[in-house]
Amino acid sequence: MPRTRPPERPPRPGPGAGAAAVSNADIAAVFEEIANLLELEEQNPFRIRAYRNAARTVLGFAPDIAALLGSGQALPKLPGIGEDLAAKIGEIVQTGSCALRERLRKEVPPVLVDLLSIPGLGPTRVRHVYHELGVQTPQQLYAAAKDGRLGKLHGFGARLQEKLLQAAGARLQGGRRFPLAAVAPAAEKLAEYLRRAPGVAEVTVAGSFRRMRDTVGDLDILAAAQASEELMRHFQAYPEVAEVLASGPARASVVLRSGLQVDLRAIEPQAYGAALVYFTGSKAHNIAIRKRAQERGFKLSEYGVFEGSRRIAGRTEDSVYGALGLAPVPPELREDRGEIEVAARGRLPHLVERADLRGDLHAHTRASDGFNTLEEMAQAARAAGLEYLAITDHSQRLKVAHGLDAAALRRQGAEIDALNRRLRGITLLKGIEVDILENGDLDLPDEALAQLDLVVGAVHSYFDLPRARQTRRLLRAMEHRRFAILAHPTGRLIGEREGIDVDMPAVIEAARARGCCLELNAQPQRMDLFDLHCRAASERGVPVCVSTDAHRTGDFDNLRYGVGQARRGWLEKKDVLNTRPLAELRHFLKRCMR
Ligand code: DGT
Ligand code: CA
Ligand code: CA
Repeated sequence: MPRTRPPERPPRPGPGAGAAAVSNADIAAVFEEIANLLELEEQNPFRIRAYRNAARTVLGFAPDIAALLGSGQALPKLPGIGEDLAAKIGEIVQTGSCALRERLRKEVPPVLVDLLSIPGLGPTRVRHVYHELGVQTPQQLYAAAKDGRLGKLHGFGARLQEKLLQAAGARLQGGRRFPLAAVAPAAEKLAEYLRRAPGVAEVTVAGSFRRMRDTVGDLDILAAAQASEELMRHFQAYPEVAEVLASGPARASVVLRSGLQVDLRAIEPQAYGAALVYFTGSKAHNIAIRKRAQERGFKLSEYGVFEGSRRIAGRTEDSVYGALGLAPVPPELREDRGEIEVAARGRLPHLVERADLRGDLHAHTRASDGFNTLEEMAQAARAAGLEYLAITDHSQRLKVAHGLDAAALRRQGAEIDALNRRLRGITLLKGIEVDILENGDLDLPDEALAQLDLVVGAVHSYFDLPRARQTRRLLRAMEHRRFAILAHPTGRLIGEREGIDVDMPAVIEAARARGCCLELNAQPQRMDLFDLHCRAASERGVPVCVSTDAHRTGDFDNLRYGVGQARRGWLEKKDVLNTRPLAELRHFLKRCMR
């Protein structure tokens, strides 16, 4: 991914709330937001650039800054971070925010900040459409794109107009969906905050969040507690709350500053399990189990399983499933895709877990577009509990990402050998994320690929080929004798780009015939392979690897979301390549890279 991509819309830590857990990414997000707000205000470009550079520096800095400052150490001298910015870092670590950001948030019209979140609109363009066309909302943007006014603006043009028409249309239609990983830290902080309210025994974030869907529309939070105004007041006082939509003693809905809606319900403890089942969903799963209840003469609702007027289950989820003659169904499977039948037969799959992963087979370093060194990435992978890490920087064709040519790859190989002699507890594998060219050729000569432990192939161009050509292109790439893993098979970017049009069953069949592996890329905006394709792959005996595509040390955290999606695809430990011990993995790679 190019270095210039702005970081994902990050969770915004609020003053006081969980301030202890401010990560480097949180600090960078504050700086990035300040830069955007300054740019909307047309402030001095040097000042804006200073904040953008600072955001990047902080992201690329391996040690955890909050921990460092917390232990009484001083922040080391970092490039581009002078006294003023260092003081702001201290302020953010202490309070979760900084006075400058809060002031700017008040100064800049919120509508412009909202426009900024439409893919394709940066601060400069937001200012442009605002000043020249009076555009303030996604509707107005859509209208201006539709009737051609947008394309006539200086620096816009027909292609951008088309892209913005789509982006604004998508926003208007489905509302906005948030990548799971982008909301998870904020959701967990809020749940933690609610657990501290008086009278609350238990808090669960249910809904699509709990089912680990790749994106969530809103958060559905349940608290085991008696209905009370006090609890709802505590909820509304959460510093990230931007707007209260509705409020009563048993439930309230708010919108957070990030734009995410959150519903909170207070549930009496005797019905907590039944409410968990109901609000975890999915709707399709709920309908199917309600039908099953009816067939047995019971009534199932969010309050429990009832025989006549007698509640026979409801306190726990297991009791609800048990009353219906079902083994407890893991949330990730609750989509009415056959899970009820297997739960009835007691044959639910033993889903893969994060702790089963022994390695990561896709990661970048500074050599291409990553932010950290080989050694920093290796240490971080080990700290994440991994035993091996494949270094797969980009290949030469990807100029924006400073791709490696054969000579650079050889030099990196020597560095990896030296590190492997020195490092304990982690083994680096030599790899490449090689570009799949338009015709299916790989972007490096065979001799270069032959030096490597594994070759990860990926599409980064020609996303628009017609299905038959796109499919032929992938199959040809996979035929290459050194090819091992197909990275992010569809290439979609959530909220930004549809995936390529490709015959996925044919790709899976080719992977089976060829003995290679498909990647489930756990980058928050990718989450690619999709759950149903994971399942199809495992049914054909094609291994899937859950990889982070890490560009910085913190990215190994994303493995848990990748595992979530793998579980949604019914994958067990045996189906996931990187659960294998290193020796077995090497054996697999040897066989496939003939
Ligand atoms: P989202 O928010 O779009 O990512 O998806 P969910 O699954 O979180 O859906 P949401 O927030 O609309 O509702 C939360 C859960 O409540 C949903 O998973 C199942 C349950 N639910 C909502 N509406 C209905 C309904 O009409 N019938 C039934 N049986 N359950 C429903
Ligand atoms: Ca929801
Ligand atoms: Ca909801």
